[in-house]
Order: sequence, then structure tokens, then C-alpha cells
Amino acid sequence: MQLKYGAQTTQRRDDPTMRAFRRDRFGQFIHWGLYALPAGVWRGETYDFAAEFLPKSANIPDADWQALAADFTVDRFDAAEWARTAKAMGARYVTVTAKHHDGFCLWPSEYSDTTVAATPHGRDLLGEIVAAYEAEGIAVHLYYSVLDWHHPDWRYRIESADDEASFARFLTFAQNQLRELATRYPTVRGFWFDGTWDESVKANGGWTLEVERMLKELIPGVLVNSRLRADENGARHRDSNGDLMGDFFSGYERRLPDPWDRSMAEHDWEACMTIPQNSWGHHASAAVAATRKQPAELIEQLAHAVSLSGNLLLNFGPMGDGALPAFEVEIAREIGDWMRANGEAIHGCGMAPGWDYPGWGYYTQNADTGATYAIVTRMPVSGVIKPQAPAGTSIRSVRALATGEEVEFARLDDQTISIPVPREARVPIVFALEAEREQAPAPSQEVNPDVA
Ligand code: LM5
Repeated sequence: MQLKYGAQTTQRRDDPTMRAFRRDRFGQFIHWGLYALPAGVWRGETYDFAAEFLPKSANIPDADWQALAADFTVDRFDAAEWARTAKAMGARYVTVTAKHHDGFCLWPSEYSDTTVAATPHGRDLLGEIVAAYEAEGIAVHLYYSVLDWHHPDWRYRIESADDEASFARFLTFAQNQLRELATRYPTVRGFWFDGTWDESVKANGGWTLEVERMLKELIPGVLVNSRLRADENGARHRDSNGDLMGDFFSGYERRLPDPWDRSMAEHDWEACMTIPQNSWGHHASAAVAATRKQPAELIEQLAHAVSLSGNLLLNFGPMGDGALPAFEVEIAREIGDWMRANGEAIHGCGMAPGWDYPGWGYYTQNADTGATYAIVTRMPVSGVIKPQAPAGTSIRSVRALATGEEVEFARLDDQTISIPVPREARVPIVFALEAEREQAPAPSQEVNPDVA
């Protein structure tokens, strides 16, 4: 089927920018805006739903919400400190909310009346963040919500000629802001779109393609996530032919693909993840705090994503005064400790072809070096794991990645070995496995559709 606004190519990108993004594997998401000030609490009432949704949860009039700009004094904000924390955690890129659903802009946009220009300091906070992260060698992507609760011309669906005219004005406004962002911050590596699921946007697939083209003209090679895009039938992420729109699939929010779904490696993708069950903005609720994941769980999710050739974008929600919450600093430090010892199994790695998903964790492989890694995230009660190399290959040596020490193992058959795993591990242990081709590959077997 010939589409006007669908995928422009069925080839995956393989230029230096895309290769860098693919190698990075681990990014930091930053949700920071006015919602960080009330942090889920309004007039003494705590709303446990995501902090950035507070205007909806507490039914707050827009004028009251935008008045928070007067309190956004960001006294403890230090972009360099954020960037150092991300770097030490092992993140290779950052995606930062330039504008979330509430419309407030972290840069002084000439197209909006609710921006950092309306704060007491008037600083270009986004510009400070871009500069600080780039100074640490961390690539910057800009998050932009098309959905806008503040703009009078936003529509959820088009039901009249009036809606049509309003929404056309709205799309011009959003495109102006995006041109402004790409022009002010031409060093950014990507744009991450959100808030594109309403009928109004889905009815404007042509606009989503126009925006993608405009950004790529302004910043050659810039990355655009699939979430921006719709085709003329309103199909999102993937067009009506099933082909990916945008540069990488960004449909996994607070969830990951099935770990055995090897088809995931056929395209580039990134999952985004919260530390608590559901809040992207900083949240003051104890009930939300109680749902926070442990560093080991977050490392497990990172390994899970990389084992399927995907990236993990882990969210941080700085506080209203600009400081990173202590629990986030601690989590970043613990992930960083693990990454310094084991990051070789993450950065530059992807799916290990022929290594079937083992229940005790994940395999990753570096395509350049051929090194294969076994990341043990779920210790079997037996105390042993039994890595099995692809048919026709044999594991020759095992090394504990964190210590570099050779590990003794027992051979079960040509392909399979047994490794005792120390039970006291609090974070995933990683083994580097060296496998060699042993004989001609075994003839391929009949496919059983019940297990495929
Ligand atoms: C839709 C309805 C209720 C909760 C969440 C959603 C979908 N997610 C979002 O609106 C935004 N996407 C996340 C990356 C984050 O920015 C969240 O606020």
C-alpha cells in the first residue's frame, strides 16, 4: 500500500549519529518543570498519580498552575552537578523535558507566555542543561510534548470547522517552537516527542512528517523517536504497512518487551522507565516513594533492554529547587559502581545471536569484539547457571567481569557448561564468556509454532 505520510524508508539508519545512539544503550531521562514544586501535593491534599499530571488529578485552573512560575526560583539548581551524576552513573545521553503537557517551557520561547522568562530569574534553564551535559561528553535529546493543556488552540479531537482552524493554529505554534529549539540548540542529537496519541494529532500525520523533515533539515542526522509519527490513516509508531516511522521505536513506557522476543533486534528501540511505579516528575508522597525500584532491579532492566538490542532511558525527577533528590543520587551512584565494573557488557552491546534467553538473566554481545556476557539477575536456588552456546560453538573460558578472574566451570556437553555463582551477590554478577566455533553448524530444526 502506497502511503503519503508513512515510513520514508524500510532501511534502518546506519550513520554515525545512529551508531552512537545504538552504542550508548543507557540514557538519563529528566522530567523537570513546574510540577516539581507541588510534587503531587495541592492545598494539603496528596495525589498519588504521576506528579506531572497534578493539574488534571487535582483539577487545577491553568492560571493557578502557571502562577507557580513565580516560585520556580531554582535556588539549588546546578546543571553541572546533574551532568556529573549522569556521567558517573554510566549514562551516555540525556533526554530533557523542554516542554511537558502543562505547556511550561524550560527555555524562553518567543511563542509562549509560560516559560522561564516568567520566573524571577529568567534564566534559560534548558540552555544551561544542554551546555553542562555536552561539557561532560553526554549527548542531549530534547523532549517535547505536542499535547498542551495551556494553549487555547489545543484540541483532543476535531469536531467542527472551528476546531479545525484552532488546531491548525496550534500546529503552527508547535512547529514554530520546534524550529526555535532546533535553531537555539543546534548541537542536540535528538528530539523525543510525546503527547501525540490524541485524535487531533492522529488526524494530522502529514504534519508529523513535516516536523520530522524540518528538524532533520535544521540539524542533519538528528534523531526523532517513533512517537511523533502518524500516517494518513492515523497509524502511530508503525505505519499501515507495519514499517517503523521515525528512527527508533519508543512505544515501551514503564514496561519492557518479552525477553524472548528476538524480533526486537530487527529495529532500533528505546524503553523509558520510572524509578517509582508511576511518576516522572518529583513526587513527595510516601506511597509513591514506597514503590521505588532498587538499583539491582534497574540494572536488571538495563540488561534486559540491551539483551534485545534496545536502549534504556531511566528517568530522574529533580526537585522544584533544582536539587536532585538524595535517593536518586544514591541510585545513580550504585548503578555507576556496577557500570564501572560491568559496563563493558552494556555499552556497545546488543543481542547475542544464537544464545537463547536463559531464565536466570540475560546474554549480551559486543558485535565488534564478539565477546559474550552472561548477566545473572535471578540467582537459581541451585546456585549454578548453565550457559549454553549456540549450536556448533563451545565455551572456552569464563571470566568474572568485575574482578577479571578466571572462573572454574564444569562442561556438561559441547555447548553447555555449568558455573557456580556466589550467592551473596547483591547486584547482578557478569561473566564474560569466550566461545569458539567447534564444528559445522547443526542442521536447522523444524519450527514448532507453539514455542517459536
Ligand atoms: C497517559 C495517561 C496517563 C498516564 C500516562 C500517560 C502516558 N504518558 C505520558 O503522558 C507521559 N509520557 C512519559 C514519558 C511521561 O512524560 C508521562 O508524563
